[in-house]
Amino acid sequence: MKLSNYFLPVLKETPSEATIASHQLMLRAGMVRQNGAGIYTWLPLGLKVLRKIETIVREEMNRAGAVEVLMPTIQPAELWQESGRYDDYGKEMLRIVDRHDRDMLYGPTNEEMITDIFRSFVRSYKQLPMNLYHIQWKFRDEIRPRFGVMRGREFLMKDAYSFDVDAESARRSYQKMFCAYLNTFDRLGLTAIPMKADTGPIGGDLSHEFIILADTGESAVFCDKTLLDLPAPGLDFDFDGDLESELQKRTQYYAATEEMHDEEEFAKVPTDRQVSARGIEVGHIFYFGDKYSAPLKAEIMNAEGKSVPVQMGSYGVGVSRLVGGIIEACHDDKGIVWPKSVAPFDIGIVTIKAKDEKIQAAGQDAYDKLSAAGFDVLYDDRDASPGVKFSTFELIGLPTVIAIGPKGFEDGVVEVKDRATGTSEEMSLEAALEKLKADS
Ligand code: P5A
Repeated sequence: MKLSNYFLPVLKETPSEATIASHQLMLRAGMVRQNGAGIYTWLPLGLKVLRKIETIVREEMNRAGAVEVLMPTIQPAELWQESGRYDDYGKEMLRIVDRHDRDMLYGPTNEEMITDIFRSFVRSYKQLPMNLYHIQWKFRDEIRPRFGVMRGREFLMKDAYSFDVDAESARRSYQKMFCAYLNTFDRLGLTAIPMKADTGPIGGDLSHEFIILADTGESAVFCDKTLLDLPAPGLDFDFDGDLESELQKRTQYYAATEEMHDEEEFAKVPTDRQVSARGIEVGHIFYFGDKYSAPLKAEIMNAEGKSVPVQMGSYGVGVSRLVGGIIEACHDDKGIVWPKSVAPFDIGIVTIKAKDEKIQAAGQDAYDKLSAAGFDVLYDDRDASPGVKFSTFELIGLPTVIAIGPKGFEDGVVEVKDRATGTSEEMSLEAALEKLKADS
């Protein structure tokens, strides 16, 4: 992509309505535009990051055996009346009346709808376990939408729902998701701490939040330092073959997450291992048994031929919240420092003395070669000062910037600058290409 053909409305000034770094940087980098309280347009750069996060979340769900569907954003009220949540959900639910005076709502979550789908098609334990998920916009009429996309009213969530014949098998499904979440956040370049949590309006008796550490986070974290090293199972992890041994390896940590959820229990942790801190909740998983399947009569035949309510869990990831969350965890005073896995472009190209025909040709040549090698490149071909060009790429956080100027051109070298370390090296374009391939 050439910047002259792109839409990157960066801002010089920090908008006064933004109080935390991620919100300020998302506005300054032209990633989003607020259209109303807690409602945003995703501009091209922001949308690219959102889609990359969505792809990683999707890949890890698929690897754990979950199957993708897409449910609508608008739901009929009847299902929620059946479960009893229509009244309980209160003012956070955006209620809509259609032209026939039918009560509808913009979905804040999909437990009822997926249970309805399940009961329409599945009758036997032989079809289980089953896990269905979608990645869809939700609406919650939050009393205080704030911090940009971090607490929006409209937001993108991945929500998965597991169905099992009994509690033991349901717990296994829960543990699979637990491992899939560790992998997902690891690939996103984040250290996410699982913490035993309250179930709130979703219900049930077992729940974990996944929290990333950030001073501006809204969640209090009481954490044993050892949990910060909770290893992800790894990409060669086979959910059907290795689950038991992988869980064994983490038993100590997993048990700790079950205990560590209030100040009293936290006080029992040796002081040198206490992390007291604030964090951002980027995921939340629940096991709630038959809370929805019983009232909605989603029953299956078990091995004994008895009809029983299916055992369910639900598993959420805040996909749009993660964009802000990753920035909170990965920025410096110059701007965003994207982990490579979610960066909107892999490489930026800057030309110095861009009007010079030789430099222009060298810029175009680098752009063609890097693109042909499979890199997603943003070429700043504008006639702007090098300072403006460099600071734009620093602000939007591209992992690598290649600078081409008259001096280097004479010597046959380009400057390769690494955003994360701030270091730069001179080398031929060919050498840069090999280095970037080796690092990717
Ligand atoms: C789990 C999946 C649920 O809704 N039902 C389906 C369960 N859980 S949750 O904790 O309420 O939400 C899941 C994740 O969504 C993100 N999130 C938000 N993101 C941005 N703005 C909001 N207002 C918002 N509310 C929730 C969080 O990451 C949360 O963990």
